[in-house]
Formats: sequence, structure tokens, C-alpha cells
Amino acid sequence: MRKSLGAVVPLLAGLLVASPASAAASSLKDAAAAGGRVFGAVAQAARLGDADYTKTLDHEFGQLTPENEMKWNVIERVRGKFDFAAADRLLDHAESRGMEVRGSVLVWHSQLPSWVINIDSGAGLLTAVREHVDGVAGHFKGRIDYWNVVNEAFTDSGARRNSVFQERIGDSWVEEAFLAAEAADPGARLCYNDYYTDGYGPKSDAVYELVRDFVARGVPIDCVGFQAHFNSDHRVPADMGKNLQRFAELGVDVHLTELDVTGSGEVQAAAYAQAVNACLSVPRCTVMTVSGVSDKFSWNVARTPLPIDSDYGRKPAYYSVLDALNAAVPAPK
Ligand code: 9MR
Repeated sequence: MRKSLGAVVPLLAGLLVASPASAAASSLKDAAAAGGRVFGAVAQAARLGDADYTKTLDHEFGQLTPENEMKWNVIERVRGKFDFAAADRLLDHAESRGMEVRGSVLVWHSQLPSWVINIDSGAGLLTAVREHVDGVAGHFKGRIDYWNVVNEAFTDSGARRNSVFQERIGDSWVEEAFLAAEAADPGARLCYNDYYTDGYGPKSDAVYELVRDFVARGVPIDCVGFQAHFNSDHRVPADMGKNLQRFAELGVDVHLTELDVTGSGEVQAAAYAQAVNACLSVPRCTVMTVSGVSDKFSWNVARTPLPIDSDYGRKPAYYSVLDALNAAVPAPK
């Protein structure tokens, strides 16, 4: 939701919440909405012409995140020449269906055009960052509920990732991106987004310290995205709810932004339920987004990580998520 509506919409959703006697919702978005929450998906503009894809997107999901269409190498491949066409198609679709939009991503070390990588001075690169954020967030101003402003600035050990931004600008590149985003679209909620930060550990501690410092110094930040990619090496941590809660206590909202779990069957379903229940246990965890509409076009297609299969059938994971959402206590506001 946009900043100006922040206090009102959850309150209304809370008041309208289903009584215990009401029928359980039969889509992920309706089940989430009954508890004052939003359930979304990452989506691709190129698939909007696929009727099965779009039908599932529209039926199940209340928030849309463009998968690649807003990334720097797509949207500003040539300096100063912005191509908003694919992202605009996704936003038009989302708006026509009443979905929220999560912009992704303004500044990230990956998917950069070569002209950015080739800027060799810190001052020059900072100017490019500011112009990029202004150009992109300015173009979409008023249409974005949440921006992933920065992705993945830390390594798994909690050090700053060695990126072109880190090397040439230094630590301040992250806050510079947030300041530029706030200036370009003051109504959007601004999020930091990272992976393998779902439980306690050096990486989530580093993000926690960044957020604590931003809040203390008044650098604009509204939310933290936990990508929530799970697999056999990175299982859903037992302390996930506790970790989300400590971030919330800093005064930011917490979101699952790219939730997926590799595997299949009941094992996958149980892990999904565990992750969703961790979010549901935290009052400020009001948005959950899976990393794609179905396994068919997943970024991790061989590992079938989504609740909906390649034929758009509902997997055990779908029902475990739906049941968890339907059983949830409404988010207070
Ligand atoms: O899903 C995205 C995939 O289509 C791209 O090829 C890939 C390129 O890096 O990025 C994927 O999305 C990533 C997201 O933007 C940030 N978190 C990790 C995601 C999976 O790699």
C-alpha cells in the first residue's frame, strides 16, 4: 500500500475480517486479505498473453512484482534512454485487476548494463545511481506500493558484498539509493531486500544493523524484504518468526518477497507452511510473495519450487499455504 493509506487500509481490513462462521477463502489472495494481509507473486510481462498463466495470476494473487522488467539492464540499457514498455504492461495489468505493485529493483549488483560497470569514479557512479533512481522511480511515481530499493548488499558472512557500487562509492551507496527513491516517489514504501536472512545469523545481523542505523539517523526505510528462498542447504529456520519480529521492532514492516521451496509433496508443503506461519506470527509481516506464478516459468524450474505446478495444478504446498492463511489470526492495526 502507498504510504498515505498505511494507517487506514489494514484497519478496514481488520474490521471486515471474516467471522469464524464464514466460509474459508478459496484463493491465496482472498485468504490473506481476510486477515488483513497481501499474498503476491513475481510475474513476467512476456507471459501475460498465456491464458492459463494470467488466469492463475489474477485468481490467486493480490500483489505483483515484475521479475526482470524493472532491472537496470532492461530499463536503462543505454544511459538516459529508458525503456519502460514491459514494466508498464505489467503495471497496467496489475492495476486493471486491483493488485498492489512491488517495484524491483532500483539498485542491485546484478543485471547491470556494461556502461554502469565501466564508470570508474565514485562521484560519476553516484550521479548515475541518482539519475537512474530518479528516472525509474520518477516514471512510476504514484503507481508503486513498495520499492525494493536495494537488493543483496551483504555476503553470507555479513560483510558488504564487493560490487561496483561498494568499490567505487563505499558503504554510503545504499543510503544514497534510499534518499534518491524517497525524493523521486515519496508515497512509495521503501524496502531493503536480501536472501538467506530469514533466520538469525551473520548476514541477517548485518542487515539488522543497517536498518537500525537508518532508522536512528532518519534515512528513509519502511520495510525489509526477506526473499525466503529455501532448499536442502537452506531450510526454513526454526527462529524465522523471532528474526522477523526483531526487525519489526525496529519500526519497519517485514515481507517475504520471493518465497519458494525446492522439492515436492508433503515435505515441500510442510516447509511452505512453516515459512508462512513464521510471517503470520508477526503482526508487521503483512505481505507474502512467491517467486513466480507456477513452476512452468520459475527461475529455478528444475527444482519445482512453487505451490502451483507446471500445468497450473495445485500442489500439496498450495493447500498448506491456503490452510495456514485461512487459520491465521487477523493482523492487528
Ligand atoms: O527470477 C530472476 C531470473 O529470471 C533472472 O534470470 C535472475 C538474474 O539474476 O534474477 C532472478 O531473480 C532474482 C531476484 O531478482 C533477486 N533475488 C534472487 C532471484 C533469483 O535469482
